Amino acid sequence: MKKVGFNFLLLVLGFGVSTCFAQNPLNFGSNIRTADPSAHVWQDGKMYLYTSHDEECQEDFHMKNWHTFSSTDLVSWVDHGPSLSVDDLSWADNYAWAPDAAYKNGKYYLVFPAGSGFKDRKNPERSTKWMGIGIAVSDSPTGPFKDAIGGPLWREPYANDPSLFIDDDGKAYLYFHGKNADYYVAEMADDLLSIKGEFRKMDMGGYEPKMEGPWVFKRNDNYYFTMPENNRMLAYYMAKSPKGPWTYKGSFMDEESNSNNHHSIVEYKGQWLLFYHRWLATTDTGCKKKQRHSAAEYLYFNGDGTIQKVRRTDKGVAGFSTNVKPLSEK
Ligand code: FUB
Repeated sequence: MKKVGFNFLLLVLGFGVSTCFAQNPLNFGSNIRTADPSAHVWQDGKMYLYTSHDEECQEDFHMKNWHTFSSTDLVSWVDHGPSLSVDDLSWADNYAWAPDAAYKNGKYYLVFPAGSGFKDRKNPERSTKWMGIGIAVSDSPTGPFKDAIGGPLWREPYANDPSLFIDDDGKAYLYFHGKNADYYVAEMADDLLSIKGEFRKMDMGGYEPKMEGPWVFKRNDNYYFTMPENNRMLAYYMAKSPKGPWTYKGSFMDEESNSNNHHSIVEYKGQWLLFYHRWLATTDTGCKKKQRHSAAEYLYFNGDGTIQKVRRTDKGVAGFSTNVKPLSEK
């Protein structure tokens, strides 16, 4: 009896310890399934995550809305609800895929891919799927966002996974993956509602793995173009200009169980962070397959600016507010 009681105590303690220290996946306070987290820190000093939203046990990425979450300690998150839905769009009814956000001219912008039609995986010639990039605007970082141009930026060619980067000089760049799954860049107009001139395929320095999820950031005088290489492992390039030419630097997070990944990188209170999604068993539902959940890890640089390899952990950024002091206290 005593032994049973002791084992029970150990179990309870173990559970307590693991819930105190495990912060991956991020706890959004419900069983919402999120993917493609795009992280930004705005003037109010909070961390905001703009994510796509998987339906429970989703099939083939039919997705309907985008959510915004905020936090100051990266442990407790507020779900601000759907900040935009394909139901709010006149030009798309599906594929609410990876969003990004920007702040400019006193307004918050949500840039997002959306589309219509169906992908026929068995008979691709019968596919009618189409996707384009939209822009929505709000006075608040949490939305609701309103479609700002009433249509996609363009209809042809196909464009997906937009990412906005605003440089120190205020110029804004839109990155996306498009025709032939190549990466493109366009400079945005000052109001972020159209592109200036043409978009162009980027010079990737001779090595061009394909697919989704570009994320650009700047650290010191280096620009980083990061992406899930062939949709799987996270890899990066560096350059001295936001349009490249880019030099490939290799992987900074390995692939996990042959599944897609999508990420963002941001500095918060002097600490660099990687947000990404994981495919995990979801034992709290009847869904028998792995589903996507947003997660976070600390990210570190070497002296020459290259990125250190990041491991997926259960602990994630637990203890962020005690481990990481605001810059003003350093
Ligand atoms: O979430 C839908 C799609 O899956 C994203 O747009 C891709 O980057 C991949 O994560």
